[in-house]
Amino acid sequence: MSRAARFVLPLVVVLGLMAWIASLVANSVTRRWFEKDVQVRAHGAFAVSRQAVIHHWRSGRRQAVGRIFEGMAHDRLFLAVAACSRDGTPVARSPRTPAQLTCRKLATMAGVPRPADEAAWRAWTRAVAVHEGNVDLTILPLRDRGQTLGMVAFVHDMSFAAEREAATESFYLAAFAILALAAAGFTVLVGTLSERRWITQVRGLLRGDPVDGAAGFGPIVRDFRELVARVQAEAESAGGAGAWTPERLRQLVGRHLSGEKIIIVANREPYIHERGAGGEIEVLHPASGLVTALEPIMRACSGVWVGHGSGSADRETADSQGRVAVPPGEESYAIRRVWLGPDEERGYYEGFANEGLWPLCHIAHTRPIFRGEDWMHYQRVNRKFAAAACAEATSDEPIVFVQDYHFALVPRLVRAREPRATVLAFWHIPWPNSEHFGICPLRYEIMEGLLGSSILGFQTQLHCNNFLDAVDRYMEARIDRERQAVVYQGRVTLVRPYPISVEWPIRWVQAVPSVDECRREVLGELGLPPDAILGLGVDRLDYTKGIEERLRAVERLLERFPALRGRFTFVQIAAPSRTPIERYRELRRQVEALAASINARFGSGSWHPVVLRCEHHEPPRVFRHYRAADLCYVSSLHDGMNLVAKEFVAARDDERGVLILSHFTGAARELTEALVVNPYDLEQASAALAAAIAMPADEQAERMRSMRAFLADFNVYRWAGRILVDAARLRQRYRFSSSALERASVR
Ligand code: GDG
Repeated sequence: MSRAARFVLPLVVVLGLMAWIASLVANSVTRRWFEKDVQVRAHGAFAVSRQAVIHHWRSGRRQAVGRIFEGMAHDRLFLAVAACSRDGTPVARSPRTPAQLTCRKLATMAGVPRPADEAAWRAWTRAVAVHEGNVDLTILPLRDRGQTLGMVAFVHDMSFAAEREAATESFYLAAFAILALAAAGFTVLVGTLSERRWITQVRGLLRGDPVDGAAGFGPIVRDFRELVARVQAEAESAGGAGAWTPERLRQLVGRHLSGEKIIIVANREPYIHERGAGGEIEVLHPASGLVTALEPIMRACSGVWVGHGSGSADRETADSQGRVAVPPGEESYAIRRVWLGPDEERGYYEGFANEGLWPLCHIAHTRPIFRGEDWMHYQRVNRKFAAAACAEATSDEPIVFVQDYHFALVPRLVRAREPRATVLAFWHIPWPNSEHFGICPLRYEIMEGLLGSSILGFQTQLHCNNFLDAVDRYMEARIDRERQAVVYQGRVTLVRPYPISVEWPIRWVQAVPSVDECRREVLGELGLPPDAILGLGVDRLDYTKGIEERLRAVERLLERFPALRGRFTFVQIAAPSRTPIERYRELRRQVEALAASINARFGSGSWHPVVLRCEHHEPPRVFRHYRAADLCYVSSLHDGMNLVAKEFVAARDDERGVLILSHFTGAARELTEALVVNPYDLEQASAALAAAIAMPADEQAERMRSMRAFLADFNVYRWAGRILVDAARLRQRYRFSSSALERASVR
């Protein structure tokens, strides 16, 4: 045996053995991660659809529950979803549910109580995970209003984990084989080269020059890079574990959307230039949930934000095309301002959008008003924005992301101008049930406009269902329940829930002082002692937010618990919104009168139980209040999501503070550790306020920790990532089908 072989063989054997052991260890660790991952996914899917499932379950609509499960089972990680009632009868199951998975078997696996054992059912609150070969199960109790209706089981096909384990194994073996060969080759070479002009040869090697007829390190490095890239791509397309960050989102756009810039169309612009009283120009951050969510996405991905130029100094700060680079001082994307005349603003924004569609979509007891003239302006402004968005396109396959009810017609208008565009639309507010939506005289045009998009997103599954029901009822279109899509005039629009969220961590939290300092400052400003109890509400001054119900709950609290008088103060930050509309001016008068009457009734000396601040606050001030408060009450009468609730949780890195949350927000489906109340029920709401005040610190911490973990995972980067991955898949499908068609037509 040659000298080289005597050295190389043992080295390869030892390193091979090490590779095998390392891959075993790595596989067992990653298997545990995957198991955890699918459980988190099951919890997420369950949280999003829970309310809709309970609703259908209680009204005996098993098929509707089955349809929801069918939708969930499209997720690659769920083989099937099934539900059983407490007495062991099946309620619904998605198509691929294994036949042998009977309710009795599920109950045995989960070790759940017997049907009649009420106390034991009540005590069952945690999910049970079961592992059976390549199939895992997550079995969750389905609870509603303190009662357990039954259980929902997610069946996970873990064969993907086995595939990835096999990939990891080959990765390790390949890496160690390369290492073994490299080490052996290197040693042998050193021996040889030491007798020659080795420095020259090493340089050549690194360049990839052949040595003695063999290739250098160049090809090995190239192979290694390719291997790493392949493993990374596999992880990404499978949804990928790990935190969603701006960087990850940026990489996703680069990799899956060829770095195409994103064109957002939204009424409100993220930075408003206003001329102050002293003549100086100020930059304002508007009070808008849409801006809160989307601005971090633009900072991460860059692109253009097409929005209404509404500030008094907006024109002079923009170029001739209305463009301005933002954020000020760290410019990473552009705003393209669209200018509107007073009539357009009145008809499109105040009229059709905010006196028509806004009350139409919210159950808040304000009548929608639809005027013919407003509709004319709405169409005209939608055309203006669609044209501005298309003017920003730099390829014939732009990605246009249309926001909210202001622009229901834009998707179709963009599609007409740019047939190959990927048009995404997101409806930030609720979509009402089809009977209610039917009162809109322009219902057909609104839905037809939205069906110009490739993907139409809503905050919850319930809103998707309502939209599909409305299409079913009022349009000549086919609903593809299996794909959750509408096929209209030969084009497909996917209709999916994407619950929106906040950035994580929120930049404003890092920009404000410690919790103690914020508390000292805010209490100081209010003239309150350090042991005062502080409640907080933060909203745009809007009738959907339930501000009157909130103040009435405070009033009821002080009636029921006199000991809190003089100790509890409720601060309501209410940013003026849509002030030209009479209903909003009336609301302000009503809220001010109510606050004054509560203060007159219970106030004494310098203590006022309600401090009402009807003015715009810049975000750092809003966040100081979040950090200073003992509790935050979000009492919306109807709300797509509500980001104030999420911001409050994100602001509390001290894990203190209690969130009281209206049942009628999208957020209540996700932040289940909040005290969830019906804001109309003043007994319940005031009891929740009292419970929040009395809640021990460790319970506060436990609830906060759990909600914070959820938000860290389900942040706005994940929201955008999910939509963009779906968009990338559609683009790829479109490309494949159109190139196949081209080939067919050439033949
Ligand atoms: C729509 C949907 C959905 C409040 N006061 C001030 C201020 N705010 C900020 C809050 C928060 C935002 O405004 C409000 O967000 P919401 O989510 O509660 O509400 P909408 O504006 O109605 O948003 C809603 C959202 O879209 C996203 O999809 O959640 O359901 O209705 O960020 O902090 N901000 C500033 N000054 C204030 O005085 N700067």
